[in-house]
Amino acid sequence: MEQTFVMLKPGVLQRRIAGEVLGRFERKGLKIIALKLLRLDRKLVEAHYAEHRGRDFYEKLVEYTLSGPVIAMVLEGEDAVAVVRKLTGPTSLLEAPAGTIRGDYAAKTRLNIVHASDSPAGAEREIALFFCPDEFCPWEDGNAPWF
Ligand code: 3AN
Repeated sequence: MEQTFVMLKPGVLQRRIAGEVLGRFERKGLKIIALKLLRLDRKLVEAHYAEHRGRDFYEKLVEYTLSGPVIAMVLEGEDAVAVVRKLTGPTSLLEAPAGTIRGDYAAKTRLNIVHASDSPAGAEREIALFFCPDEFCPWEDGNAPWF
């Protein structure tokens, strides 16, 4: 089963919508196998957003990500990377349709509420950046074949 990394950015806790956003992933049937609330340090944020260093929005993006606690998680499911990106919606404010997390909750592209890995290789890199192996808690669905 594929795994992906998701981070609910500081605005999610500040707006008290963590349950709603997390609920979108759960309702779809994705399985939470690692989850934590944490305050990031600059080194981790810079490593996470390394590909954007030098872009005009980079410094503000880093500052925003450092502005409060985030919720980091690993979700598992069939084609989890692509499925989660469908649920989050596209990066750009103008392109994220209603019904997606960004379409429904984000009013600015830079503050677009949620990070989700964009490829299986990216997921592997980001999971290793945020989680140790002993922070995973795999579990069985029992008699729930619909997932
Ligand atoms: P995504 O988060 O959809 O994978 P990336 O990796 O291109 O998109 O961008 C990382 C983050 O940088 C976005 N979530 C958003 O907060 C911010 N960002 C990306 N592009 C822009 C932009 N043109 N203007 C402002 N912020 C941006």
